[in-house]
Amino acid sequence: MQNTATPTHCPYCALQCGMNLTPVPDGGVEVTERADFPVNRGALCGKGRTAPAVLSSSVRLTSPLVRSGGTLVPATWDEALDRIAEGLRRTRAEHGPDACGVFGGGGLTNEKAYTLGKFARVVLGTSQIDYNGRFCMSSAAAGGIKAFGLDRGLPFPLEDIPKTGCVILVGSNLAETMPPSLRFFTELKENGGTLIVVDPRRTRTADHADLHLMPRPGTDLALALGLLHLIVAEGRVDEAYVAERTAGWEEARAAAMAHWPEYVERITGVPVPQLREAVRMFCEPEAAMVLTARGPEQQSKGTDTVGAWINLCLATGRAGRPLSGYGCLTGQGNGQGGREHGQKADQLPGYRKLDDPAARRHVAEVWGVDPDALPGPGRSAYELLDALGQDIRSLLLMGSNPVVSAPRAAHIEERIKSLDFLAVCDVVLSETAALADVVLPVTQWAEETGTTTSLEGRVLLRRQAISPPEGVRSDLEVLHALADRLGVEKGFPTDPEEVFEELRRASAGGAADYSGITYRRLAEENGVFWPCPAADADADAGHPGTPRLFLDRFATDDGRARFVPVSHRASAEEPDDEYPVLLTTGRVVAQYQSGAQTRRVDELNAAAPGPFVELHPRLAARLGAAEGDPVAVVSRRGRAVAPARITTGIRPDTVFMPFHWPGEGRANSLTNPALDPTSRMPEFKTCAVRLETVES
Ligand SMILES: Nc1nc2c(c(=O)[nH]1)N[C@H]1C(S)=C(S)[C@@H](COP(=O)(O)OP(=O)(O)OC[C@H]3O[C@@H](n4cnc5c(=O)[nH]c(N)nc54)[C@H](O)[C@@H]3O)O[C@H]1N2
Ligand SMILES: Nc1nc2c(c(=O)[nH]1)N[C@H]1C(S)=C(S)[C@@H](COP(=O)(O)OP(=O)(O)OC[C@H]3O[C@@H](n4cnc5c(=O)[nH]c(N)nc54)[C@H](O)[C@@H]3O)O[C@H]1N2
Ligand code: SF4
Ligand SMILES: [Mo]
Repeated sequence: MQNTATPTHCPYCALQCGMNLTPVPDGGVEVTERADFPVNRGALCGKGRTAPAVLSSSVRLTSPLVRSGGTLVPATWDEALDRIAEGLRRTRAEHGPDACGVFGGGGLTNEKAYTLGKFARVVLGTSQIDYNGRFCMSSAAAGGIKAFGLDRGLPFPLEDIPKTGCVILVGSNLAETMPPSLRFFTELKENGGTLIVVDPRRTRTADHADLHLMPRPGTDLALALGLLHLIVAEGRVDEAYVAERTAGWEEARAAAMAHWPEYVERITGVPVPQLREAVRMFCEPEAAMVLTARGPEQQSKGTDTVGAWINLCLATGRAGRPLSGYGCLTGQGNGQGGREHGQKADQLPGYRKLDDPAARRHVAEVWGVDPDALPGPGRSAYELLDALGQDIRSLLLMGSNPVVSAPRAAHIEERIKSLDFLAVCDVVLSETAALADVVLPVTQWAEETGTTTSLEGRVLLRRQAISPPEGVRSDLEVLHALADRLGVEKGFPTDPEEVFEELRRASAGGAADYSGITYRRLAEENGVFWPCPAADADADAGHPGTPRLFLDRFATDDGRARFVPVSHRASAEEPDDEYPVLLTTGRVVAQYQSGAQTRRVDELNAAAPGPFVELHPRLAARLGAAEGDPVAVVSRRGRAVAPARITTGIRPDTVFMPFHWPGEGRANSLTNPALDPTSRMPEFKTCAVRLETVES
């Protein structure tokens, strides 16, 4: 590879910070500043800065592994690929194609996600594919589609944030989860705008807020309804906008009017004066935004909750107008693109629906197959994992570590162990890979080229900067080799640009239209926002891409946004005498997700060595626990033990655990897989627990 710096993007979160990679003499690579990417302007968090450590052969897989006599032993690529093909073929012969499952990830590039979806439908003929994005932003996606007819996380670039008047940030701890993005919010304040943070914890993000609302976990829906009630009562509805650009206001208004501020205070614990202050701050400026992240979304009513926050924007004319709107802060590196190109159970590339005959015809033609041969929609992620060892007998997993990250993880771990056959492609031996029959070591980020789509809807080119180590192959090479072994010789190219060219055609005319985007444009333009249809043959220049959506019309049939009539409802599991405390879960700055990658980086482990239970001094005193004492957290699903971290920055009725670790401190041993009826999102953000002291 070249010795000069290669401009590329971080392997981790959806901010997709720009960075330069420069090869160093020992064969590794060094991260250097890339100031020309406008999102982070050179700034990186510790994870991005230390990402090259995970390229080192000392922490990663460099040989395929196959299970032999109960243990994983090194094998040749041919041996390992043959074993996988044989496992899948046998399952299909004995139990039918739907007994083969596929599980993907929102960290996979667009090319990989697209190819994985095609592999499932065309090679395996299975409907049983879904991915970890279901656990991530699926409620926001469902809410956005209902209201706007389209789901793109942010309908505007981040650079609009400093220019608006007020931002309500609901359940996002971006100071820890996307640190360089904090700049947009500090600039907002410097410009005279205000920031409202809604979080049951006083996070590093909440420290920057002009107003911090601390609702009881799981009550954001009631909170948003209470704010809408006050907006109506105080005469702050933008009637002209509502009449011109929306539909369904009367029902939504009636639902909100049933949520009196005092009633909402009782549900949420947020005092009425704070509700009034939030309404004043949100309504007074010319423009304002609501941004949600996992706090309100990872609930069994996440879709309705997002709908309620969107209603607030619609009632006040703060959507589809400059510097105003609702947005979701998508999480994973390709969390946006990963949900557009067909690894989701109900979906075909270009954000098309698998049950739409026209979509099936279009994609089948690109794929050179009969539309009737494409399977129908399959199960959602949790339901798929819960069916392992039952209807689903074999699983191919790429880009996720559900043993740590799935809700009710001990149960899911048992389901995974009960499979007839498990194949995992990963860069490291994750806790899930350790259970596999075959593990394939794959190339990552700096060693391969591909595209990702950031939380802004900006399609980006991640470039190869160094050669992969001996013994590893790319996910695309794996899918090509497996397709070949399963009798499909064509249609699974290993060159990412060739895959992207096909993805362009498959997405053409769909909601997420990439047909006007090329690798060359991505390299020259620092990314292109979708939709970007191919320009007419006689047009001079290509389509410029679409940084801002909905300014003229929403993506619904009549161009109007839809209010959703929603009402408060309880969480799937509320505290009772036996389990009197609420558990919520989330992240810390120095670890990423299941920790499979970041737990292999010394500097990050030094900063965040292990799990903890964050609790209020009053709760700690009642329990008799001091700082650092081991505390057992027990739910109806299981038990986890971790040291107490005592802080006044959390509600006294709530404990918080990060979910990055396996073993005794695994937060997901506790979480409740109650699913949202529309998005099928599990309730990661609230369940009932009791606390016990443990002999240390
Ligand atoms: N360091 C780090 N950064 C990451 C990741 C990581 O694992 N580590 N993962 C990436 C991914 S995939 C994602 S999805 C994003 C997630 O980014 P965030 O959504 O910012 O992360 P979380 O910590 O899951 O949740 C955010 C906040 O929600 C609050 N919360 C809990 N329950 C509730 C509730 O009921 N209501 C409200 N309003 N708030 C609540 C928590 O206290 C927490 O502070 O981060 C991305 N960036
Ligand atoms: N309790 C609780 N649980 C949660 C959440 C929460 O807030 N609370 N958040 C949920 C959310 S938002 C998310 S996104 C999920 C994430 O949870 P996971 O799906 O487990 O995410 P990762 O840990 O990122 O797993 C990615 C795996 O793929 C590997 N990998 C990385 N790049 C590649 C690649 O290019 N190819 C292949 N084949 N493998 C690769 C990594 O090494 C890692 O093992 O967790 C969910 N779980
Ligand atoms: S904020 Fe996200 S994209 Fe940026 S360096 Fe950190 S992990 Fe990477
Ligand atoms: Mo996520």
